[in-house]
Amino acid sequence: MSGGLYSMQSKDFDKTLDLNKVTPYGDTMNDGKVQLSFTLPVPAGAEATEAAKLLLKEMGLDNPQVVYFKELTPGYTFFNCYGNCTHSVDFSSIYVPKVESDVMDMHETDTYIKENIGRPLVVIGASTGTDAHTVGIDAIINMKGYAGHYGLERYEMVDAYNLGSQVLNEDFIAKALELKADALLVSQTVTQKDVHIKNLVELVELMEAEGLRDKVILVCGGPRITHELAKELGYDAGFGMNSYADDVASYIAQEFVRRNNSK
Ligand code: B12
Repeated sequence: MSGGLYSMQSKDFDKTLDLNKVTPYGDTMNDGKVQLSFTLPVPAGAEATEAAKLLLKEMGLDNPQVVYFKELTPGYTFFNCYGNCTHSVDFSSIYVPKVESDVMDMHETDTYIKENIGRPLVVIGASTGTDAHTVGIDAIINMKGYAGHYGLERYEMVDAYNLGSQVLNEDFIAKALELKADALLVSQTVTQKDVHIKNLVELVELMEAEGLRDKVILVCGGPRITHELAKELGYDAGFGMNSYADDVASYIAQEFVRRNNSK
């Protein structure tokens, strides 16, 4: 939903909304109500509850309340809490770089590829490096798709190959050369110790060494990937949470046409 539409709807609903000073909404506009949960490494009891409330105050929450606590194991207490956030953000000044393309559904993308490219696009995906998470790349590629969005294997005009997880960058590149890939999709879920950064950068460096980088559309995705980060690392586009095959297929098809038109 665009910021403009959002602000119009909310302002019609409540005239006290100020997009320069947005704070959480609970029961009424601007009440700042938030819920959060955490664990403290202290024994359950009155002192633990007081410690949780003091911490909430330190976090900038007025009227701190512990609404539930439970001992997890001796010496550790879990809390559910409420409070009123005393901070706000200027929503109107926010700019987030995003992938620029018109999102089409599977049928529209197939038609677009038929009319503008005239042959199926070859797309290869993998969860690379040591990353064993497959659900994200499967959501994008598998025939059945994800959350009501068909995956790339179902597209008539996409030849999709899913190499699975823990694919070495060298093997990924070898497959790209063998299949003459038009686009490569890299999935990265684990970000501990910035392993995703090292792995994503290594792929770009190896592709450059092979003279392959400029010949394919290179896309990465994952729950902690942003388009901005992807661009910084030398990728053409990055997709984060709540992205679907529709988003990436539309982008690849339109980017392919853009590149070929500018040749
Ligand atoms: C399932 C799971 C596992 C399963 C994976 C099974 C499998 N076959 O995939 C198993 C049990 C094997 C596992 C292992 C580990 N896991 Co795990 N796992 C998860 C879990 C619970 C769900 C991930 C998932 O499937 N999400 C659902 C999919 C659909 O969402 P998604 O990946 O975000 O994908 C969407 C988008 O991001 C995007 N997308 C993703 N990839 C791509 C690619 C492209 C090209 C595009 C366009 C889009 C795109 O599209 C998708 C659809 O919208 C998460 C916690 C969580 N709730 O998220 C932890 C989590 C990811 N795991 C974590 C960890 C630490 C591990 C382990 C290291 C644990 C360990 N110490 O052994 C190991 C990793 C081992 C390894 N070598 O990688 C951490 C990662 C923390 C971090 N920031 O690095 C998490 C966040 C748990 C946590 N809170 O600590 N895990």
